[in-house]
Amino acid sequence: MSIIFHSDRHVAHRGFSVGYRKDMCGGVLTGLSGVISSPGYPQEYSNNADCSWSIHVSNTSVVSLVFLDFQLENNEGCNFDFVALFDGPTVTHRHLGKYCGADQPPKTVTSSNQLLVVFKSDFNIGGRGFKAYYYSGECQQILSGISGNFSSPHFPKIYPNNINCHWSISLSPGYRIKLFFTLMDLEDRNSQTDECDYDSVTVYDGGTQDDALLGRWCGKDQPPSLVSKGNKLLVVLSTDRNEAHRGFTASYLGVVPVNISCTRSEFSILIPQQSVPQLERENIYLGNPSCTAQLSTSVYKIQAQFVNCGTSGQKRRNITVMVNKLYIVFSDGYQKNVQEYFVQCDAQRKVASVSIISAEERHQEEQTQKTEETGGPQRHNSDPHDLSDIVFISICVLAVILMIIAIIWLVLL
Ligand SMILES: [Ca+2]
Ligand SMILES: [Ca+2]
Repeated sequence: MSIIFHSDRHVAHRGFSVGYRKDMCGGVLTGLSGVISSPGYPQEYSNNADCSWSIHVSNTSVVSLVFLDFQLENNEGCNFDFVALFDGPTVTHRHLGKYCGADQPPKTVTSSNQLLVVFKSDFNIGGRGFKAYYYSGECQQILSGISGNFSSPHFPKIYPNNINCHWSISLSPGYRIKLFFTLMDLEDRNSQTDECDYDSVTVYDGGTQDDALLGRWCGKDQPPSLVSKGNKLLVVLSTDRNEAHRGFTASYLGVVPVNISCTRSEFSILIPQQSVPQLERENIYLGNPSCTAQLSTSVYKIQAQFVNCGTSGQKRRNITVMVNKLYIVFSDGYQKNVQEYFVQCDAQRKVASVSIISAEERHQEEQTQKTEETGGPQRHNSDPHDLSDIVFISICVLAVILMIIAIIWLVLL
């Protein structure tokens, strides 16, 4: 646009003052992720707008677009104001959708590494417009395996600035998810506010950012291991415009729904067959492979006396707790994957519990055992013969008393 000011040779006045603003509209976007919105959002968009965003990501990945807010003039056919999406750099590429009105468009994923977003408005009647996020390949992952690993983009090199990356873990209903951060190295918290204002990793207890917050971390703060309430978990990495570090690595385990109970003498473990449809009963055992589960009415069941399956007693604050490990073998021809669960029973109170053991925890346990074997501190809390010892000593004492009574009786006679 050009404005020409012209004055002649006579009579002058104060003149004029005019302001201008750039209508942020369209452009070429090449980041791993980003945000696009209609001009002036969340204020009403201008009439006669014509914007195109060309999103171009690395050759090996695809682009996903998620709308966060959407309100355009509505009409059937969306001929007045609309957002149109194309599976490539130009409007001649495959049409992915045309949207108007107030219904949020569905999440769109391209088949190529380019997405074209076109927004047009006609000469009257507007709306709030729209706001959308896009993500690409290594910045966005949907994980559905029984276990998995992921890390920040470009790890172990430094992560990019200005990104907003999502990892969604989604498992079968009934499962829970245990998440561990094996390494955390982000920009430090803001020393003024003591908050993670610059770069952060945020974990949500569900599939969206509206779900409950499990925590937000930055700097080198090591998050504790986290367990979801349901079968979904969302991890979001946000970074600001400068200073970047190595990022993070994380791994997760799907926690199989295990129903455990105990009596004074045995464990009872139930796992719905539909939770582990890929497994056979031989894949589920307590202590050792000779104690496999039985299948009855679509439930895998292990009923095991404490004297069997390698169950042992551990003394904790004068209470003897019966402990063992439940193994669930997901290994296939390609990959070894054996889950270990720590099971325990307070036989006095008949209270049982079960918790999954991660590879890191298993490693720690092995280290502890090694220290003990090489003359480290003796373990006092483990004694499988604890109960029977007490009974044995009691019988001995009783026998001695009876013997003394018998001897006294003989002497008196
Ligand atoms: Ca309009
Ligand atoms: Ca930063």
